[in-house]
Amino acid sequence: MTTVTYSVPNISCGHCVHTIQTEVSDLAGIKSVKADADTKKVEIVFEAPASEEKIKSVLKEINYPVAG
Ligand SMILES: [Cu+2]
Repeated sequence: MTTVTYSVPNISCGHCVHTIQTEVSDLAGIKSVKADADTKKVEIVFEAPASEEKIKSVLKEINYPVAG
């Protein structure tokens, strides 16, 4: 399993947190998703078939692109 933490500047409230957690959790292989509106970070634990590329692409699709 892999843990990644992404900076996601568009997170502004609890609704954003909920959307991100719901949408990213839909990917196969996602173990946990913790988004935080104060730090604007998302911590994700995953294993195959999920990948950083797939996670980032979902975040971009739902308008919460990863910074940098
Ligand atoms: Cu929001």
